Amino acid sequence: MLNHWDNPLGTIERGYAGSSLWKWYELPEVIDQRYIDYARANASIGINAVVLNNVNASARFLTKEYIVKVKALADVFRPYGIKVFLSLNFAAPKLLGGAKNSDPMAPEVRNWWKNVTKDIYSAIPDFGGYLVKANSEGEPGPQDFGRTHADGANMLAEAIAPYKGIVIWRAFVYAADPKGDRFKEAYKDFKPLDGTFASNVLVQVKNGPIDFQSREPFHPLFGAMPKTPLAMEFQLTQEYLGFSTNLVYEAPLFKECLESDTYSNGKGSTVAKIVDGSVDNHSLTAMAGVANTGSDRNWTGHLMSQANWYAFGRLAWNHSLSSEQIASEWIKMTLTQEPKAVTTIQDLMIKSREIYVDFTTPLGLHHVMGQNIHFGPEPWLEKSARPDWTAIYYHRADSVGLGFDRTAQGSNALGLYSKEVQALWGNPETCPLPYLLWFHHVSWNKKLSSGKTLWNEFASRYYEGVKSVEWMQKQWNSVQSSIDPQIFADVSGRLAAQHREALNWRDACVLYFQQYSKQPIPTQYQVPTRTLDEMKEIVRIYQLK
Ligand code: GCV
Repeated sequence: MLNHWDNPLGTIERGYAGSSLWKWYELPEVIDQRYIDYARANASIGINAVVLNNVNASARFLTKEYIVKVKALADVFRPYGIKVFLSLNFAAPKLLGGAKNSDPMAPEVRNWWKNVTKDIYSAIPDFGGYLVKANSEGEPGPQDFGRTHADGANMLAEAIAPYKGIVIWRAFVYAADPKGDRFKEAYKDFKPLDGTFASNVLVQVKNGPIDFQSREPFHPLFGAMPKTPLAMEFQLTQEYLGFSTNLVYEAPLFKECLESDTYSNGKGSTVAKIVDGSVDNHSLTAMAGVANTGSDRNWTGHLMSQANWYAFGRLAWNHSLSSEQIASEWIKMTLTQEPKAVTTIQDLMIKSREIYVDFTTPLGLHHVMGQNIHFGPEPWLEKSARPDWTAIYYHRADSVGLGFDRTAQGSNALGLYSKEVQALWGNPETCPLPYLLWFHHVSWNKKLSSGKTLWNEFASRYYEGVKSVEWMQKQWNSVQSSIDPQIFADVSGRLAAQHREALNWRDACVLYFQQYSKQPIPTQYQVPTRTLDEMKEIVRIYQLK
């Protein structure tokens, strides 16, 4: 399923490919040809469900005026095997229905939802169901009335069950606790509710515990709620992956998560097998991708990001496909069939995610991006509306070292995983380098398995990451004769922008963290010509309204 974070006025939250495809003011009378093209593209890769609106939801989609608009889209999508879903605003009974409040245990509220659900199904008999973001980032929810997430989900499940609809309840919740660890918040709320959700409820969990970072360990809820079907939520839109100027092929990221072993039911209980229901015998299963489509002529802004939409659909139905195979299928259908060019582009795509990690957040560093817009580096961010929206909360740099200690001596987030996973990540000597700073506070002089000290390895990654972008540019230039000239030029331009952004990340991060390591840039690299203050100014300007 695709989850669109599209708003009623045509903007898209975290959208980088133009505005929303849905023209709400023209619907239901005007049917844009792109609705049909969009449905065909989805159907071609097996995407059979679409949530039309943002999880930060406007209540207006539940009004009679909007239900006819949603119906018009459902009618377009039906021949392509696609069901339509809506994101709900949990406070709708009060906002629209004049109820005193939206307490899920109040009979008046329960009736309100039953009536709205009836209205929807009389217009759209095969309507899919509801997606809900509740008590998260300021959205209303059952906890506003002392109820649990299960109370909220089950109330909606009861309203929609007669029509065989489903409720998808998101687990993206995190209480603001300056002394706590955001990593653990969703687990704390949801794990105790396992076994209490109605049978037509899925709990949708983001791939990682924080928020779609360029690399995250798999979310500890996978494997921890055997009695509840868990849906996967991946993000196709590149909120933390350089928007639509960076070429980041996401299949390796998706597969890294899907193939992680939770050991919840013995070896081989991979995240993929939790999500496909085979480990815990669930027949209701789902995988959601936050859409990267918009009104741009090429759908996704960066043409190469189409591959992420494609890869998501392919992996949703067959997680054993390789990233290489998916890339090659997509390249041949989209760019060229010339064999040398296909392998060159495939190689570039396969390496692109690791390159992005290297010049932004190497070795397991996370959440050091620009505030609010989530673009560019801002590792110096110390104050925000919440402590867990800053960068220092996550990187914990000091004169000793770098990284978030999540072992038993620290927040013990590691304790949420099975003992096999704890053994994999729990020892700083053996923890794989990509996850090191996710779980350990490592001293600057510590010698890593690469043979370099933490500081030297860390700084080198930024420099090598930038060089790798130059390599990507070179590789792309080498396929020019096999690519449509307009596409070639567009991707070349975006790679040049990516290079400029990679230099910003490099200079900002090495200069900022050098204040703590107090060590020189490794001698083989040139010291940045810009100062830390200059980098701070560049990032500040990005964020001016
Ligand atoms: C839709 C992140 C994003 C928000 C998004 C939220 C979510 O925090 O920055 O824009 O809101 O995730 O997934 O609900």
